[in-house]
Amino acid sequence: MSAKTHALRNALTGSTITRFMGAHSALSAKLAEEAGFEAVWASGLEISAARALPDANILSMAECLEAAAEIAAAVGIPVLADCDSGFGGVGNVAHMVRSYESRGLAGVCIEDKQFPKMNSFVAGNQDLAPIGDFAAKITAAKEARTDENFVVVARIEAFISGVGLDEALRRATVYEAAGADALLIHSKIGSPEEVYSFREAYRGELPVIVVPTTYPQVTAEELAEHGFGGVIYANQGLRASITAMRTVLSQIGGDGSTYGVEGSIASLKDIFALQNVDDLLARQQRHDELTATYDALA
Ligand code: SPV
Ligand code: MG
Repeated sequence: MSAKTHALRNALTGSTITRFMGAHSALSAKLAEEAGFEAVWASGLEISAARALPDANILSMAECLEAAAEIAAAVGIPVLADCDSGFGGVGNVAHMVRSYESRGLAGVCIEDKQFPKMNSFVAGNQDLAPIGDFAAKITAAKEARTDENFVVVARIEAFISGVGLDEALRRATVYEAAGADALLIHSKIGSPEEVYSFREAYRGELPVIVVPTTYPQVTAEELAEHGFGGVIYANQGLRASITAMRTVLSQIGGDGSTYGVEGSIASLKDIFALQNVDDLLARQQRHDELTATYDALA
């Protein structure tokens, strides 16, 4: 059992809503932790976008794993990894769970779409996987873990694919029976109406997570009042960095110097703190002291 899997499970089953901040790198995850979020979402969209690639299973599982493991290693809060539709068949899912668990992730989320998946907001194939096939993958994921607290989230894309509430509820019941630890209900409309209708009609026991990308007006408090167990701010950090970099880079180009942006960008001191440079310096100082001690013994 690891402290982080335990922390994620406790957070999701606790009485307050768990706020996940999306990350694409170790550095962005540290900023999420610094800002006080309870957990990190290793976002497939962010990790792909940081490599200027579509969020459509273009990256291999190994590439996604490496990015997620770097994120997990950088923070003390638990990280839930976005694992798309599980990277293939049931063998891929079992290998995925063993790999993500052994690299320090606190849980994985898999969505009930076909491989290769397409980001939920892209017009393109959003067809669902057959219900039994996906539920069997959830069971395979649970059977592959060695830490009983490792979290397996089943993500329902019924609203995204346009098949509606009844299908979402049918899937929720089966995924719960298959052993899912939590559900994620996704929606791409401009209000929380769909996810509220799901939360009200769902009679099961699992915590339900939402991703309010297209209904940003909703607060964490309102979601908690409606009975949700988690909220994922999936991509705002990456979007902020794109806007900030565009603004600063174009100003430098226009000004012909970096003077005008100096006051508005992170200092080198700030970067060194995020890199834990002080730890390195302390280690080097200890090395110098030990070297002198051992040299004296020689
Ligand atoms: C992600 O962040 O990659 C997600 C959420 O899966 S979404 O982009 O809304 O599909
Ligand atoms: Mg994703």
